[in-house]
Amino acid sequence: MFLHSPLKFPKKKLEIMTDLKAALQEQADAVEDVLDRLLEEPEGPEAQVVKAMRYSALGGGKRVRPFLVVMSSRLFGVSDSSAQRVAAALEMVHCYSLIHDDLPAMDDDNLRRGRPTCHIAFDEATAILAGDALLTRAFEVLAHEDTHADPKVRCELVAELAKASGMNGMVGGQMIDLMAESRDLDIPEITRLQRLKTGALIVFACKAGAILGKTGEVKRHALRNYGHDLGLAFQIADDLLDVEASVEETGKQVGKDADRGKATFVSLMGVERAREQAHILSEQACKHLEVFDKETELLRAMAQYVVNRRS
Ligand code: GRG
Repeated sequence: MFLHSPLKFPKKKLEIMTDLKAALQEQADAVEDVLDRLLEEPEGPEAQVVKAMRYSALGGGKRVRPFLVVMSSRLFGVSDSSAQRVAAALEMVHCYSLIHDDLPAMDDDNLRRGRPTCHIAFDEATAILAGDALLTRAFEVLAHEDTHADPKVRCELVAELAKASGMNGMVGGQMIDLMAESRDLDIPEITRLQRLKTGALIVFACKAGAILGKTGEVKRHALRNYGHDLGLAFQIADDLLDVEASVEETGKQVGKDADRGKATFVSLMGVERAREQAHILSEQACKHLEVFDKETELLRAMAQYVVNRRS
């Protein structure tokens, strides 16, 4: 389930992938704990919205973005507790986007992470509110002094996550995607759409460590470029999963892009070329890490994981 084909990898690489699996699980557990604490149910009828937030944010997902935040932070000696608060905030934004994307007005999906989507488990109005409240709670967490002692760093985290999530990032990408339902996009247009819709949050995850660590431009830029290539590789892999994987593997409906006649990397390039492109981007992502003298093995392994994943 974790790797597409483990036998393809030589022994050393298999060991690294095993380390990655353990590290990914460790960070998934850690972010789960932080989210659990940050999404405390209040007394009173408003508890219903927090139940829906917890339903969507806890107990599922690969937690790739939180992992990237913590690993990029470790490059600069940032404490895990600080990084994990940023990771939890980012995961809140990611979960809000999934709740809203699944709504009838958008993708109209009834399965996410192997469970009924938020609006099916609750109702549409509650799902909209749960998404809104996850988005706003994320910025409340970033702005809190427990996230970083330096207010300038907290301000930068808030501004960068806002930019990555909003009209010039994920929301902008989602709008282009909705507009594309009436017109087929070409490869450069799809690349731009996906860089905004999926890539922007992944780039933020990779840059977060550099922001928390107050590092200089060269290393910050290297992490941004790593995230840029990783994000696109991640999206191409997602398109491949939509045609090749099962509902059991992905925990969500598959084949939806083809059913809707939607142009994707796979529909435009074909399966083999799309897979090749994903691998090229994954290798390119790793090259950007060469500026670090510190251990970047897990970030490199992540670049392989995103293109070989089955969920
Ligand atoms: C509603 C503002 C708004 C945006 C929605 C993220 C998004 C934009 C839509 C999700 C649709 C989708 C399948 C996008 C492709 C890539 C992607 C973000 C997949 C889901 O992320 P994973 O694979 O999910 O990291 P888990 O469940 O593992 O967290």
